[in-house]
Amino acid sequence: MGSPALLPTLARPTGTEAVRFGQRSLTHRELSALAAGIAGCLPPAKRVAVWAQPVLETCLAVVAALAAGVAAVPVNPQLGARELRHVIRDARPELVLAAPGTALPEELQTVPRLDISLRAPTGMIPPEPDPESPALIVYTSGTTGPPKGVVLPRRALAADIDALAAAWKWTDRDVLVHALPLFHVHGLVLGVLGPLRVGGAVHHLTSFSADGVAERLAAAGTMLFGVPTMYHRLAAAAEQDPSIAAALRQARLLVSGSAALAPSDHQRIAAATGQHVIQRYGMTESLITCAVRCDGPRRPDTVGPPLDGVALRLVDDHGEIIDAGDDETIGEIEVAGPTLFLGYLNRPDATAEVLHDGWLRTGDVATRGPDGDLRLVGRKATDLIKSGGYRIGAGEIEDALLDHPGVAEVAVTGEPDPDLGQRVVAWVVAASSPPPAVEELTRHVATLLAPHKRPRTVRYLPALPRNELGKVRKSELAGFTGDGA
Ligand code: MCA
Ligand code: AMP
Repeated sequence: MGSPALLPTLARPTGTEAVRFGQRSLTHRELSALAAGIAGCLPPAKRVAVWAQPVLETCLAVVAALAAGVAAVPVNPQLGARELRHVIRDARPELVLAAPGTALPEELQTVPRLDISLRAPTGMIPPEPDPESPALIVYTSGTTGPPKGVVLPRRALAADIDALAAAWKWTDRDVLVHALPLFHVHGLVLGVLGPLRVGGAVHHLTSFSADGVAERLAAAGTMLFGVPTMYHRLAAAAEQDPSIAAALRQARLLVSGSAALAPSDHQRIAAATGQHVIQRYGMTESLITCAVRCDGPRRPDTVGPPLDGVALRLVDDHGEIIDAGDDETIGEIEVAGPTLFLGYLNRPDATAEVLHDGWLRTGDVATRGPDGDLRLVGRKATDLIKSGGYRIGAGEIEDALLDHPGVAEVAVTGEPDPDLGQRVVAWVVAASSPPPAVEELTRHVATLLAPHKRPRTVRYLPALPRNELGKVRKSELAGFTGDGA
């Protein structure tokens, strides 16, 4: 049974290190006093935006908002103008919290700003807010339209971290190393709030590099969290450099998530280091729901059994529950339990599409073995792309490209990529001759959306394959090569 407080270390802080970014760090005691001081300065607000750069101040801002019982909206500082405008208009934050001296873009100029300083006055932690109250609103893509704000209650964060701690024997002696962005669940909830709830420490690398990971693991780390792209790069580095292999070898746990880890990368890391990376599975809306347990078999092809407290079932295309457990019958994963979100902000329609009778339709397709372990097979919607662990909606990129005068028609797909898992590919019917330069189109997308949504490849076609209703047959596109880069 976990603590009723989301971050119990705030009320009973110790003098041990809590958070480290490069050379700068805070102990639990310093973090608690500073967060309490900032929480005391926050005006009564429903939501605050946090300019989520990979810096110590971002952690402090989120912890202060949580201490005050105000929902934090972590904002990717690299968002393009259109996406940022959407997030601000949708979430309507009353304040934006940012590190001192950070220049904020025009879209945020109308939102009052509070600088989060490590020299802030200290204070006392306010009483614990209602566990059902929103803690975070995390924006994530759907197949069409702009990203939706996933409203996560305090109860879900606490339940998920506790279940992961049980699965991985995660304790206050662990030092978690990672380089994940702080505006998604993986980096923020697991990567920062996890160590703070459990009572250990997080060492954040600010940006990912294999050398940086190895240096931190060798210095202090016991666990590493990363996306498969990071493990793909670590596999190559460990094969080349014995010191990187040695650093990975001595970690207690290497955990991969957010997308499928290629079995070949699992094997390469195992061969170079003797360590078997374990996988866990989840989504923003449900948090993490399955994980290979640290004392279970560390196989490459499974995301493990459901976490304690998570109800999980597979359903067929008619919504009938599959109870085969034969490792062969595939079905869509549905999950229920305390880790679920409250709904999409301002989108009861979209919430109703995925939530029914307390169950979340994940859109992920899997089999389940007799041992209860899940094996992911794919996604129902091909219009959701996972690239570098980022969830990207094809529709959003298509809308952005259609706004370019040189584009008459477009379809966006995800193609297999050994490094990124999937690569964003745009199939374009040009409106002009010659067609716009590929760099021009990628730049255009990056001014409107986040940089990872830029197409990596653009292929020009005279026409898109369509069915009799005019819908693009995306499955046929894979067979074309098109012109372009
Ligand atoms: C990228 N670049 C481009 C293009 N795309 N340049 C031109 N045209 C393009 N189309 C540039 C980049 O800006 C970068 O430039 C350089 O190319 C290399 O980019 P990339 O290959 O993407 O590598 P990277 O920048 O090193 O990033 C890889 C990464 C990153 C570190 C693995 O993708 C990442 O942090 N992923 C984590 C995603 C994540 O946390 N997802 C969690 C959500 P330059 O070097 O100049 O910048 S999922 C979740 O939360 C759930 C609950 C779950 O299950 O976990
Ligand atoms: P997001 O909402 O960005 O958190 O993305 C959630 C999606 O990431 C899930 O619906 C899955 O498709 C995918 N995902 C997360 N973890 C894994 C994993 N271990 N293996 C395969 N796919 C994963």
